[in-house]
Amino acid sequence: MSLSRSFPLLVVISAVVFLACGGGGSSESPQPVATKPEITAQPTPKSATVGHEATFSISANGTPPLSYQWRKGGTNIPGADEASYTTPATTLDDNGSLFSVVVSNAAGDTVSNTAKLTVNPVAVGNTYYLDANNGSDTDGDGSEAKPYQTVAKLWPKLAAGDVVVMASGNYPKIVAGRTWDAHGDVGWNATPVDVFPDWVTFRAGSGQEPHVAAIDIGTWNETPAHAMPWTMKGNGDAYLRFEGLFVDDGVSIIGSRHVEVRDCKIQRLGDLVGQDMPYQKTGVVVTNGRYITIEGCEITHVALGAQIMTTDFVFRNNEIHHNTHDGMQIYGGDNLLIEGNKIHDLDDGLADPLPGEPAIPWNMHVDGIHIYINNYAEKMATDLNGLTFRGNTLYHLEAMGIMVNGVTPPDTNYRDWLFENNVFGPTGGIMLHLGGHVVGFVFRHNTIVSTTETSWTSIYRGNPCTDYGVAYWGGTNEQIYNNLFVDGRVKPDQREERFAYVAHNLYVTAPPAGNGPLADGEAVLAALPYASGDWTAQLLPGSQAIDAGTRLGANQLPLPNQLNVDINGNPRDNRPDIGAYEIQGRNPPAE
Ligand SMILES: [Ca+2]
Ligand SMILES: [Ca+2]
Repeated sequence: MSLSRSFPLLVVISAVVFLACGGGGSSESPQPVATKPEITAQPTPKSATVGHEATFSISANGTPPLSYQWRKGGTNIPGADEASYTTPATTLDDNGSLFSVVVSNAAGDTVSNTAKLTVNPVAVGNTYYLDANNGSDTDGDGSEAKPYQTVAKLWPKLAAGDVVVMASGNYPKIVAGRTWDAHGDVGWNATPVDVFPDWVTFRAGSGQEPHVAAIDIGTWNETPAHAMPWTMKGNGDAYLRFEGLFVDDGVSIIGSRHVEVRDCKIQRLGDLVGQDMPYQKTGVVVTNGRYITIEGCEITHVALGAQIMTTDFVFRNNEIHHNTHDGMQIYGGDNLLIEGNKIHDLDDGLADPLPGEPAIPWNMHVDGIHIYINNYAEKMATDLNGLTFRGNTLYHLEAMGIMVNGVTPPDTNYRDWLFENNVFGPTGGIMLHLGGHVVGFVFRHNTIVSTTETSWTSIYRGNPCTDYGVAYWGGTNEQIYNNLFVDGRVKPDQREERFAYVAHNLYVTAPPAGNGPLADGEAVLAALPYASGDWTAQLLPGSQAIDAGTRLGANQLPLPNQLNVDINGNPRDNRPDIGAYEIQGRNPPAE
């Protein structure tokens, strides 16, 4: 039966083929027959040293257009949709991973062979010793018994894998990643160079506190300054790691790939108030690089904590405090993870002038995080995509908690900003001032803390801390859910047009009239869900916030996956608690 039914179909196909080949006897053009992709060059195995990336590529024929989707272990890799794919910096966990690609067109899919990634451990190098006080560049040999005195003496001997152990003492500025320019300068306009092919680590000896005058890595590449194209994403590999150092006068990482600064204390020299220049003193500058990590550092006695405009950047578990300007300024980049940081007690000591009062030039609007959207005038960034701001704590700030400015017409170069598991304490300004158009802004599981504090004392003066607002000017595909809010102003007028998805937020005070009805799962709290006056705001057992969140929010729009841990990294259960914390040990049924 099946044969008799399929037979006429074969006849039809034969007729089409005949016409296509013979060309005569009919005035109708044959339908082009799409051919499935054929892979003409399969992906080949690759190997990389830990921390290096690897690139897989293929060639394929077939009726265009062809589309590509790379897979790792059979799982699609988001955004890996070209004929070649470059991994992030590899870790040993990636060793043995299998990569393949699905090539598709209108006729169907073709899956490539798998190619294995081998990740080799970092070369084991030599360990050298430096002692600024008791070492000797003439009599020493770099051993523990006979340390050198200076980095300069040791530098020509260093190779990939080496570790430099530094004793207490004062060391000159470490400069790397550039050669002398035509003017005999080693400034940022000098020629960039690779530094090491793999990691070289400078670290404090056990119980030691070596002071390094400053750390300056890399260069802008070409005169005039700022000429390095934003698309370049770093112009030299540094492979430099600094651990446990006291950096007296700031860290600059410009145009470099692979730099890590861990567990360092970072300051700037000199007074930080009273004139224009000091407020530009920045603890950490990272500009147009890639694979840069700043982790576990304390950044204090600076004006600006960190100025960031780079790609594939991690800023994790740092503390920025008691400074005279913004905690962080972010100008652009792709794939930025700002996680687990504490940013607090920032004030320049000068209130903003009231209308009619003269402005003092160095009076800053001191914010926790200031994000400059849309090509800040003197900078070269053109986008800010993939910003994850997670598990941070911000409090005691002169002005805004998070300030985003650059209100522009819709611009698709600012995408996928995810704010989750953060705790916002009292500030003197608006807690979140979102004055830019972002495509895909998700704000979930944040706790904005209602506090009994009415002021906080900076190193200069008392500051008010009475503002908990969220101000918003509109974007595309915003999701705001599972948050604990204080101030109903989170929902400005016409909120239904401004937020694509709003649900399961709890409010301390009711939204003002005109903001429309509460959305699904939203409520005004009957009682504070945390202890009044304790602004860390960990939930009290039995509070209204427990099990009141939704997991369905993550499915509303094509944005992120469900958040499965709380601010402490503890798992969320079937019914997530609202805010940054999850009470453990419960087993509620799913929604
Ligand atoms: Ca000020
Ligand atoms: Ca729960």
